[in-house]
Amino acid sequence: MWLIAVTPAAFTLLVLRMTSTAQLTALVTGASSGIGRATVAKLVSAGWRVIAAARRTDRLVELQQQLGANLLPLSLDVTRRSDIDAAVAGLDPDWQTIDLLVNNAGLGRGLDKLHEGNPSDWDEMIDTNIKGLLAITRAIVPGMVSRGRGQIINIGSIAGREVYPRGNVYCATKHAVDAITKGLRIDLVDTPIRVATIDPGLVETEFSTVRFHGDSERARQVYKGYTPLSGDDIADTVLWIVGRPPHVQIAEVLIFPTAQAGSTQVHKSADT
Ligand code: NDP
Ligand code: 8X3
Repeated sequence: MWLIAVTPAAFTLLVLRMTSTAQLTALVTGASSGIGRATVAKLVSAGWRVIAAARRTDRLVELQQQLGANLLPLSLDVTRRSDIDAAVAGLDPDWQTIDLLVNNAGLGRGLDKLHEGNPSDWDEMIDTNIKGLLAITRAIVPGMVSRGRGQIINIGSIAGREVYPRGNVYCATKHAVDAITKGLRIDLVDTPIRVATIDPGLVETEFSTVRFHGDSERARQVYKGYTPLSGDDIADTVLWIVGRPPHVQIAEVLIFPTAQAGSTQVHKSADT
């Protein structure tokens, strides 16, 4: 009798391979840091070929040196719509058949009352989190539709379900992501393509440093006093979603650290 040991990551790939003979390729935006970077690493170690997109290409090249030729760095600013179309068209045809799109690039800028906020922060959030996600989706999903297979995972947020003090515009962008995810799922319901959102609570990444314009001490305080989620926790969720059988569409995953119960309910203790 033969006994074969299969790791969860290899099993995921096996399930996907059983549903398709094509080589599996993912595109992950915001791959230079945090959730995106962790997702790229987990997908590559599960056997995927991954196009890792972000503006800080030096970080992507470094990641490629660690992970090997199954990672293709792609210099991409999601706010530049014409660059997106050119970048996708410029991919080697072998890399153009994208099976998984992880719309992760995004940011919060500032934490101010609306009437005291900085309109250029608003522009950056709206251009990246909403218009950038739309532009990438518009560029990639038609190929999935014509091939009759694919999975889109949008990284939303608890901020797309609840509005918290001073979160105004960031929360509005994540509420928009929620609506876009639901709308896309409706638009693709007559295809085999699956659409999911992962809505995390507090994940320790560079998010807060970016939000506070580089104030890393203020950012550190956000994750102090409890154990936050990590990029790996969200990457594991991505792998779990893509590993479901083709008739199972995970629509939404809301994921918190154990010490969090909502946007404004975080249990902090002095000794963590
Ligand atoms: P990080 O700041 O660590 O990573 C953000 C990533 O987005 C970076 O790789 C950055 O790359 C990329 N990015 C930002 N702007 C652009 C742009 N214009 N074009 C291309 N890439 C861009 O934060 P997270 O990993 O935490 O954030 C990832 C996603 O998760 C975001 O959508 C965020 O809103 C969401 N999220 C985060 C939570 C958290 O607590 N951290 C909780 C819930 C959701 P580069 O600068 O190199 O271009
Ligand atoms: C990022 C998490 O709660 O800081 O989406 O908005 S939060």
